[in-house]
Amino acid sequence: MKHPFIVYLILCLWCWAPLATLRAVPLHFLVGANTQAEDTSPTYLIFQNFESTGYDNGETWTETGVWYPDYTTTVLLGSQSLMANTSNPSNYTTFSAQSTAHAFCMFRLSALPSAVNSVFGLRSGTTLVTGFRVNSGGSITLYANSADSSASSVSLAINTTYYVWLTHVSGGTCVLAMSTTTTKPSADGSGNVYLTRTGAASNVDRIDVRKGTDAGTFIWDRIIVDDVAIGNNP
Ligand SMILES: [Ca+2]
Ligand SMILES: [Ca+2]
Repeated sequence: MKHPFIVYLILCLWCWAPLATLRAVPLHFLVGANTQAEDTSPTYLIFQNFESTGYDNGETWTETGVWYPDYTTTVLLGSQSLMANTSNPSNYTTFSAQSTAHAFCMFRLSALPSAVNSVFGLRSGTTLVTGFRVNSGGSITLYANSADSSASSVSLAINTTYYVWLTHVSGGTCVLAMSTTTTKPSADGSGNVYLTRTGAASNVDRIDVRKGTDAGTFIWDRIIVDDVAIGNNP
């Protein structure tokens, strides 16, 4: 071979292109939802799938009240989810402070609350800064800058798995999107929720899940926090 290095280089480039394309596809879509291995990504601020005993990916979550991070009765993704069914439990983990933070979770409940529940929120310490809230009757609000948006026209249904995208921007446009599919909606309607509200001038450093005092089972899975936008099929 006259130029073995050039041949080697061409082979490397030829192999790398399809591998790079493959890397961009979420692993659970390659092997099928509910059976995926953990696609741990070093770029996420938080990536929690509740798959091993307790919490996975080496994350520390701080529980107040009764929590079940190894729940297997109704699993939203993989083999375990996080469940709460008692009065007023809360649970959080922390990350480095961000002026813009993008969060995602899967969420399901067995009974609608009788009062507002902050079920998934980005916080500064203990203070809720930007959050996904479920109201009496199942309508949704985006909590931001110390108040709720107007309520969604679409209401949560019980025993239905939802995909929730929540973005906090300090002093900018915060977004809450919710769907029964893994496609992030960009407008209200057709069963989807899309709400915006100007955010507080605040960083966030904590992701928090909680349940109010009503009876019912709340389930979460695949909780992600990132410093870049989270799109479809997270
Ligand atoms: Ca899981
Ligand atoms: Ca677990």
